[in-house]
Amino acid sequence: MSQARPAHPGPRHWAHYIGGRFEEAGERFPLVHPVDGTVLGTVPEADAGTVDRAVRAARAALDGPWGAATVEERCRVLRRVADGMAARFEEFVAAEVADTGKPAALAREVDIPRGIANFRAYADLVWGRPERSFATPTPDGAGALNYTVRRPLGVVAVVSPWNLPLLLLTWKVAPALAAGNTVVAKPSELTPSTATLLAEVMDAAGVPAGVFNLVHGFGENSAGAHLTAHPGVDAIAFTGESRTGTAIMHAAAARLAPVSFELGGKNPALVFADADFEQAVEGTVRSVFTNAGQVCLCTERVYVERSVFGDFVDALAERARGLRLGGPYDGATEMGPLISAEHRDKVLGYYRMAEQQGATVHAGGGLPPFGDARDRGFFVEPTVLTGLPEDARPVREEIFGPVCHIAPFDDEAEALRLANDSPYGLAATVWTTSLSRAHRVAPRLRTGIAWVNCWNLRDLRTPFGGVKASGIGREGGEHSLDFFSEPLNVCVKL
Ligand code: NAD
Ligand code: 6OD
Repeated sequence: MSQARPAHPGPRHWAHYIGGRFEEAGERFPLVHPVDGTVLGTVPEADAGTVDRAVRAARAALDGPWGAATVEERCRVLRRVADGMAARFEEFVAAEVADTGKPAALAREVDIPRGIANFRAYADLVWGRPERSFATPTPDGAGALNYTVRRPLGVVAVVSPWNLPLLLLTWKVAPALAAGNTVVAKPSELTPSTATLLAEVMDAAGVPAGVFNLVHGFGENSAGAHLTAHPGVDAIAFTGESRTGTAIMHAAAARLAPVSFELGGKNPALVFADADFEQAVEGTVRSVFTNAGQVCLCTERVYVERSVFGDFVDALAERARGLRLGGPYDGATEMGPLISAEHRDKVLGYYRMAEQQGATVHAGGGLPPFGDARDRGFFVEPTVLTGLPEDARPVREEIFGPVCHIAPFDDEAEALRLANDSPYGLAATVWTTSLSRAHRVAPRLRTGIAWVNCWNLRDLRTPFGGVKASGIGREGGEHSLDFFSEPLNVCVKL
């Protein structure tokens, strides 16, 4: 608690939150503002001992009032947390913007409202959840009653990424708490601020000590690895890169802990000639460039029916070239920087690789030629490519930047073959005005989510997740509550 207020509009200090107390144990690492590269402050890194104390605090809380709380009591707590976040809405916006550099309008419209909605939604969902029972015949004619109660798993580790920091953290923390678990959360080292504010809100909302714990730090050989390998963690909910999922699964395998994984994507969009052209172009602008392409659901592969291919490429490239890049509080900004210098270099590496492999660059392809203060930020140009073979690395691998490759197709079968030929399978988008085609194509997509004439239209009750390298399990509505609890069947002989 010793650190003076940093040059950051978010929390007064970055601290772990363990057993209801804020503490700053560990070496400190710098937090960098992606808009201009300035250091906003320093964050403590939890070592194995600190993580251990957090897990023990979470375990102890299961034996306290939280373990005995009724569903109604848990729902009241979740709603108080949502109210507390709403009361500090602008602080959450400022903190998210400082860490990510994303447009403030995006944080106001999506990240923070969704973070709050996650708590309200799971309070509603767990409250209205039906349990099944069966009247079972027995040889003596008296019968038996079978009923199922769902019990929490215990201590849940939540490990989350930097792209939608509060949204994705709360998407797991809220259902985990709703189901009666206790949580140790580890946000991305790049975006610790809204998680810290959330701990402050939890504290003020009277969440019992140890029910929600927060540790900061990196992944490999740091807080993330200590947490996911900890024998006291009963289940792991993780969102992030597919290869990190592999590492975490190895750690979980040793003790057979269940995992819920939301991983990477290389999402296709299929644009048929019968689509509403303007709607398809505008929808694809959103699906490729929102959050500078740093959403797991963003489109990176676009397949367009050959008769409209040229027009579509031209239209998308023109829109990409016109996107206004800038700081979060400039009302004209349509796209912000990437999260870090390292990520910018990775994305630029794919731009260069695409050119070397013979891609035609219709828009962007490099660093924006600003010549002003924005040069200090981690911006890259919105980029539209064509002409690469389907096995080229920029077409197969997740780039996670504001870029797409567009290729033509001749018929529905080819469109589906191209869309499904990927190691990933998170989300796909279909643009068509044919109702029959929409219903023919969507169920044949090898993804967890298929949008028709829309993108990222969310209903929190629906299953969310991916197939293949994009994830294991589903989140959303009852799917999250199923993961975060286990059924106990009670059989009563009458
Ligand atoms: P990342 O995998 O590098 O990191 C995610 C989190 O895991 C961070 O908190 C990090 O510190 C931690 N971590 C890293 N290595 C670890 C290890 N060995 N053990 C334990 N924890 C570890 O991912 P990122 O770069 O933060 O996020 C971008 C990635 O996340 C992209 O691949 C994107 O597609 C994916 N993502 C997927 C979804 C989805 O819902 N499917 C949503 C958002 C992001
Ligand atoms: O909207 C959601 O619930 C969700 N999980 C979004 C994930 C976005 C990935 O970056």
